[in-house]
Amino acid sequence: VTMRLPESAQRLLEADKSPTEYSQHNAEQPCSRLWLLNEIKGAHGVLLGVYDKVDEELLDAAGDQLKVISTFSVGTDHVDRELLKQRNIRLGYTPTCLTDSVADISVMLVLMAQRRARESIARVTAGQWPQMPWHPSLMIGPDIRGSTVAFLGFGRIAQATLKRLIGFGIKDARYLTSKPGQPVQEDHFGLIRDAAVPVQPVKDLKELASCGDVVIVSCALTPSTFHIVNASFFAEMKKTAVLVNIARGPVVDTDALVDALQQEQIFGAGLDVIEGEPEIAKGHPILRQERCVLLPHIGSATIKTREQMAEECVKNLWAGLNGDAMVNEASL
Ligand code: 8YV
Repeated sequence: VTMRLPESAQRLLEADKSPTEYSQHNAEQPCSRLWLLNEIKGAHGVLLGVYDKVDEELLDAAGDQLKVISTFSVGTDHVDRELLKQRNIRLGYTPTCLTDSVADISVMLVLMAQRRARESIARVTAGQWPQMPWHPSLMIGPDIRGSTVAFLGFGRIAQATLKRLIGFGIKDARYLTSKPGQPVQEDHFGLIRDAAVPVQPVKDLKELASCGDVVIVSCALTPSTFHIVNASFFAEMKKTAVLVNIARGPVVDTDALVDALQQEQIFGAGLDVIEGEPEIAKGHPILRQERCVLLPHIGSATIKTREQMAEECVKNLWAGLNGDAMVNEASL
């Protein structure tokens, strides 16, 4: 277990401990690769998070007895799923309980990027009131009402974000999935069926980039989505548009985003995730962009959500070890 869990899940882990033995990384520091490579030796199951890469090296270190990986996440890009399939190892994950919390952060980032929160906060906290001498266009930003919201990826989190944004008076929503132009199969909240606003698929990336006043990156990171938001994407975006990424850093080419912000190709950005995290390059120009709100991957970080995720992870782990049905098992 590569992390200290919230109390309720920790109790679950300890209550069910016997006759299972486990080792748990408890330090304040992130769990090192070396610790994991050592501790996984001989383990039947492992509970880990998005910064713990599950690759051949790790599985080899574990040994043939390994039966289950339980990840503290909806995303599984840190896990080599093909390898798990080959080795008959089950994968538990937490796809549903964090939806609302991440959708909340998406909305927060949209509004912060549009309303220039970073610039405003920086000025006020530096003792510089930005609106003196006052005039009507000081610190203005684009409106959320009447906007077209474009989603790159349209799963649960994107749909929960749309549900919230409808309350802000948006005009319509467009989306692109791995099946361009086709309606999504899963209408998680009945939003598409009983649409309060039109919700339509687009035919390609170019159309998605150019139609959005708000573009929200909400897709999984896969080889085909790596740097899919790049210089050509930004060239298609509206000058008044904002880009929000609540998915995975490498979906967006950070250097291209810096250029787009500096050349005012887009209005602003809000990122909960960034390429290279958790070791983001100190001194990278993205850190200095006043129009880019940066958060340290806190989308799911609410008290209840993290408790639920942790409990689900422990349940998935036990189910995997006992050959029972998991709360949520990823198909491999
Ligand atoms: C992580 C996330 O769970 O669920 C995901 O895929 O990215 C986050 O919610 C969190 O960073 C802890 O691993």
